Amino acid sequence: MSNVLNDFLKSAKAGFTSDEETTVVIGNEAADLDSMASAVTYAYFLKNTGNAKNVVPLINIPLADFKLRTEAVFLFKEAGVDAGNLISVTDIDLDSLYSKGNMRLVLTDHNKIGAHQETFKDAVVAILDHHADDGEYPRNAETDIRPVGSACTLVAEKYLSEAPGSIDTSIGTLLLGTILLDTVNLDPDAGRVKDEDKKVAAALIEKTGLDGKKLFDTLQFEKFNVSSLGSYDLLRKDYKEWDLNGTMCGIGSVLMSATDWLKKDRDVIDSFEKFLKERKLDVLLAMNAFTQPEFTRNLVVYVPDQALRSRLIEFLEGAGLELEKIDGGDISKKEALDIYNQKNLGISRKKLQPLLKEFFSK
Ligand SMILES: [Mn+2]
Repeated sequence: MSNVLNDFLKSAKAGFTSDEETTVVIGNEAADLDSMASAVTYAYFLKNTGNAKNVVPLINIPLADFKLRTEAVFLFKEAGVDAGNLISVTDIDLDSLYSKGNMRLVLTDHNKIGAHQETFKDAVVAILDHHADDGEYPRNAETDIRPVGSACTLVAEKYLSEAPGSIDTSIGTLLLGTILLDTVNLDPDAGRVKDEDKKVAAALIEKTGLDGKKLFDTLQFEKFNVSSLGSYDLLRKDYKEWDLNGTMCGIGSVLMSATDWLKKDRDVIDSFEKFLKERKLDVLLAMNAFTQPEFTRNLVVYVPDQALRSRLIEFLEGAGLELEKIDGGDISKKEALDIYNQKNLGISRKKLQPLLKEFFSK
């Protein structure tokens, strides 16, 4: 299927040279759907309206991490964009572009430049964003910073006023899907939606004939649908780690039941082992949270060091989590693994971390 965004992305990547002035459009370092969709659609807008000759939209994470954003995987596919065509910050020599004085930087979905791009700060020429204004950009930068529900709303406004004819199903799907997800389907009770979001969503629906409700429901489902991910990716999708008084502790948040996970992957321990070694952890936990049909929490504890494991298990079992042991079933090398049903649903990662910190400080 021919798709203007695929063609645009392919030629932007192939044609990039640091010897020519290039407008780089980049979303924030969390690289959520809004950041990625706004960067790609706004870059195409700039190219399409002749506002810039060379334009490259960048995804602010390595492309290998794109698959972890399952809602983005779905929406780009739905929009007919081949994920392989997306361009990551790691694909382009930004240092060279900057040092040759050829970088014009456009930020979408953030207005304070990311830590990894800090050195390019004075190259910022424009900003489209909906976060609180940090005011940390060159004074002559052109900014549109308004507290709407989604950065894609600001991009959609540009299209609707200056290039309404170029809103096809592909661009419409990316913009509308992102706005709906960010505003919880324009629901006033969610406290995110502004009049601007409603207005552009209605205009996008009218132009493209898309079914907003269906698009939102599917996106919402895909956001929590981790069935495509292997154990290693499940662990790193939503992961945090801490040095707790010399004990390195990592906790992955996993949106799937521990039982289903172990059923799906009999060699789950291999992934735990790899993850632990790569990050030089002593303790690896997974906090599983899922709705089936009631909201449920599981806790998975993986500690290869036997003495440390006994101490930690003793602490966790008495820490008010109301843990109930689950049998891991028939998986290989499970000695270092303990699995629990966590009946105290109020203890999230945010609450467990200080408890662990206190334990390890003793
Ligand atoms: Mn955003």
